[in-house]
Amino acid sequence: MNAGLVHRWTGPFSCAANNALSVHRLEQVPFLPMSDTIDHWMRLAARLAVRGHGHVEPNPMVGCIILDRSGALVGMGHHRVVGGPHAEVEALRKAGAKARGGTVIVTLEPCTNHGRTPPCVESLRSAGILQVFYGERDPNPEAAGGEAWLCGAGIPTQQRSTPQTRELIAPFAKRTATGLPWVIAKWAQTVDGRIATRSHDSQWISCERSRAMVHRERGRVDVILTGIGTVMRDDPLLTCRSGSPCRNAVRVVVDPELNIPLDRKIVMTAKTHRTIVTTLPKAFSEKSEHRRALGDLGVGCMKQHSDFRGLLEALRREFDASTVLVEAGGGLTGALLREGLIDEAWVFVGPRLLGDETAFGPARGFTTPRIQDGIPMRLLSVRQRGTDALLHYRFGG
Ligand code: AOF
Ligand code: ZN
Repeated sequence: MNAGLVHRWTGPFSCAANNALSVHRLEQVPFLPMSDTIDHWMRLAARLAVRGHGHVEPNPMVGCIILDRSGALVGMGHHRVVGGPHAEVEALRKAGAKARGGTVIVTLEPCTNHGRTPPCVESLRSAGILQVFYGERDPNPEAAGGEAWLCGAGIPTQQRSTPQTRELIAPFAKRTATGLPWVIAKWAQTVDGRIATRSHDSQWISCERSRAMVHRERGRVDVILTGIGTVMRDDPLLTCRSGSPCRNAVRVVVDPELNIPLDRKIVMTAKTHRTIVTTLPKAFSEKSEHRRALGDLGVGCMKQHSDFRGLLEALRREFDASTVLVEAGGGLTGALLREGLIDEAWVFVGPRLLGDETAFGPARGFTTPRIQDGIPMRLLSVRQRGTDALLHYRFGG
């Protein structure tokens, strides 16, 4: 575990404490890891953080590593559940007395405030930590300022942002800045980019392993958003049927004319899985009887907002939604994309080719004469799942 560690200065710590660092103080600093060594531990901390996905929201996912005086790994931890101990505290618990004189590598700037838990900066100081490397600044103004606090306490602290830590903080940073939930679009497509045949057949493009992953993910989000077209054609349940859900997702159907029939699976299971239909004000008042019948089956109705941003704001407000998973056809996905509301896409590519230009694509409603007019996306990862390729993309940022 010690390989690659050398006692070498990696450039000045950014904080004032460094300027004031006396020779005596420098001798106390356990070791000065090489820059790629910090990145290595930061990558591990980021991998730990992801274990909190679905459990910690609306908090950020955070992972933490503690190295002892000689640079050996003595503690690992991640933020496990909202309201529970922060990553640093988990890692300190694992490290015990070995943390004294050690180094912390954590994906987020340690917090300074008493929230649901005490400030991590104080826990780090009392444990005798001598230096801290953190990935991203805390976008939450109430908890921010950890670097200045630690430096003020004589603990050299340096930011080491990496692509992984930037990805980790993106949903929390967006929620903090805009109040909007993080939106993930998921679709399964053929190799030639079709999500259904011309006669709307789509079962199944992706393999069983991919579908099991989608089921698990449904249990980690707050809202699953779909359109009336998908409900009419596929009659999906949109429930988590693999693994145990850690969140109770609300199923939301965009149905402007309030046409949803009472015999759809999503309607018939509304008493056990919360379900909401959003509809135009006109249909909302004119179809009050249908609304009542839906209500008797447990389906709530919400007046449709003038734009999808309004809908997302309402989902945040009404259901405290941090994460929304869009499982819809090209119409709804296209409309959300036009408003710039989708943050992330998971594209499952199944090993089939239709070769039919009238088959349906994942998003429509755009006029894009040139490739450069297409919406730019950033490829985050490519993985194989069973017989499929899973492509993970980010929009914007
Ligand atoms: C850290 N380490 O592992 C996390 C941090 O309500 P609380 O007490 O859990 O505080 C939540 C805030 O703390 C959250 O909004 C974010 O600013 C920060 N999260 N900070 O030092 C962690 N999860
Ligand atoms: Zn904290």
